[in-house]
Amino acid sequence: MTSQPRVLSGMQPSADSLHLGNYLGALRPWVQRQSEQENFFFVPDLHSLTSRIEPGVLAERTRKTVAQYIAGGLDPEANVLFIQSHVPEHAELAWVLSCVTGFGEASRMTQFKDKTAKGGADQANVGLFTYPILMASDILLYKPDAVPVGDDQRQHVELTRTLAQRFNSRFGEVFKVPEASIPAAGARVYDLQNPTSKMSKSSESPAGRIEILDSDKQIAKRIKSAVTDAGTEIRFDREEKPGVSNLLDIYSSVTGRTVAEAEEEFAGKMYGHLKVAVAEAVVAEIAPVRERALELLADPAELDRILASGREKARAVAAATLGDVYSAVGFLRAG
Ligand code: AQP
Repeated sequence: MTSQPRVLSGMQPSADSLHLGNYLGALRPWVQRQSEQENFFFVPDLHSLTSRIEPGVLAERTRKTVAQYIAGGLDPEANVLFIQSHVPEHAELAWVLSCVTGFGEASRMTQFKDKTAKGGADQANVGLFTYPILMASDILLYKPDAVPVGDDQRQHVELTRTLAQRFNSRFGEVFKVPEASIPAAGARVYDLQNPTSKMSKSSESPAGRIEILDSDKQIAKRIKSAVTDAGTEIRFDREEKPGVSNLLDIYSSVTGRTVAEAEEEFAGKMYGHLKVAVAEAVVAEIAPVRERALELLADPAELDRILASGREKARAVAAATLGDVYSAVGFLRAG
């Protein structure tokens, strides 16, 4: 046992490649903090079924996501790295938790309302509705101290805390009540074509995304085609100049310079200069990650070995928690 805080994190395999927002906002901070924590990093593939996805595509995206975790710098020996569907306890605990969740309580999750705003709830599947309960199960199985999440997931972590407290008071202390930690350092990257929306795997057009597995040429092309703002001055102003501010932010995150230093560097220069510099800096950061990911993907046996070892470590923890849950609720245990 370690005395380091235990943390659980994951990214959905909802695209062929992670994007620069996933990298700067999540993967790189995970890598930077990995030695300070006891980490469970997983790929939540069960959650991906809430959208329609071709079976072969899902398996391929799951592999690619794991390869990018490792290529980005997560050490598969020092951390527990696994696929959610390899650990059946996630779905099993989700059932028990769904039986302690109020229907009204689940109905109040704003992300479900947002995601179904267009097509209406009748068009959505029940998995999308119960997704926060599966997420609670993902978290509670591992008894983490903290769950680093974006602001949009804060309500789901609140629900997780409520369910843990309710279960503990009804059936006895089984779960640790986790804290949501909103990572401070992670950058927020915006869509290059629509710089008031975040860069997203599922945005309709790929033109606004910088994908980790893209070629250098493609990355440079996307950055050079980024929308900029009226005027010519290169200055950080999220309201008036969202396009330029996004590029300055990316440049600052990737080079380690402050935004003020970047503004100074580009004072009196044209937008084109900024784009060339951002493209060079991003390519220098991303190209080695892509190359390593492609090497890993070319060696499926090694990836399978890593995943089998992660599965074993994850199951040891998850099965112990689920066993306690099953005993606490009164299931007759198999002899
Ligand atoms: N644009 C972004 N800037 C900074 N961080 C970001 N993250 C996502 N987009 C940005 C962080 O990456 C992780 C991904 O979590 P997820 O895969 O569960 O889903 P998400 O947050 O909804 O990310 P996407 O890329 O937009 O995916 P889809 O399109 O599938 O919903 C999180 O840590 C998130 O904060």
